Amino acid sequence: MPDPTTADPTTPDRALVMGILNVTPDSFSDGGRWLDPDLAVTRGLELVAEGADIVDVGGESTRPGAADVPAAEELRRVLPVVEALSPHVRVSIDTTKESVAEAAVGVGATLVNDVSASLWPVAARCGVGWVAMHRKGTPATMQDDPRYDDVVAEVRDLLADRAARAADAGVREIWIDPGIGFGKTLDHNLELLAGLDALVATGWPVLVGTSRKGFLGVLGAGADGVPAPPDQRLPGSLATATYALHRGAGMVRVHDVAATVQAALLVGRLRAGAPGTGSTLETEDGS
Ligand code: HH2
Repeated sequence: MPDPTTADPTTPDRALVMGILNVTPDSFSDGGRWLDPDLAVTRGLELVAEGADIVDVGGESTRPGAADVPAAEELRRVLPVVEALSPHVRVSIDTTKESVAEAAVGVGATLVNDVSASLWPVAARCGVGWVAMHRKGTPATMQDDPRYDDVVAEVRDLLADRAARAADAGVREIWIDPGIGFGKTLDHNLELLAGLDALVATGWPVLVGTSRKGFLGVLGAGADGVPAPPDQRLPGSLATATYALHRGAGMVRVHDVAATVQAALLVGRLRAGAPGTGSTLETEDGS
């Protein structure tokens, strides 16, 4: 079981918001925008100004069909950005490569965001936090007809097993993440969100990343049936982040930080006690 003194690093007011910063040419939403390290650092500082608690720096896209990136290229993309941002904000490194995780920690990252749920030995060795995300298959194949008997139970059991192994290895801060969109159909994604309580009930703090993902494009399609493009998926992103926070997620990973921080504050206030039940919700205009 998680150590209760370290298992819930959320603030009392609201859950944590992790801002996404992809230093890649091909990420599904912000690919190519922040490849220049100076632009990436400026963007990272914008996320901080918007209220991000953590900036998640990634140098390899994990979108369905994405190609592998050699470690040397991934290092070239992420290290200057991690180094420049880490004096200003907590930085996580979004990677599946041990060498990249270790080097990023060497220049200031304190959380390894691991979509392969396999890098806990690095986190243990380096004394940093670790996110274990569930995925089925690899980006090249993961959306080819993924199947589960019981998606919620399978995801929960794998994550609980990995988290326990990481704790045994000495990792002090462990997050579990259902991996929305990673080897999951639209229905699997919805089942996982609706069944989030099962993950929360493990006692490990839960991170959820739905931001601008493809299933929100499908659900947000116009009357013509054409899926909404990534930059028009804010309504679904906010709705699912809010829902996940309400169901007990301790952190959400998002592109739209300012809007999500507002939503997280509201959920935090409501979870602390709805008006009429002893809470002190106040309005400036008396409404
Ligand atoms: N999703 C993506 C990447 N990393 N990490 C965690 N813990 N949870 C997620 O849901 C998650 C993740 C995919 O989104 P994005 O980084 O925006 O795109 P890309 O993989 O194309 O770079």
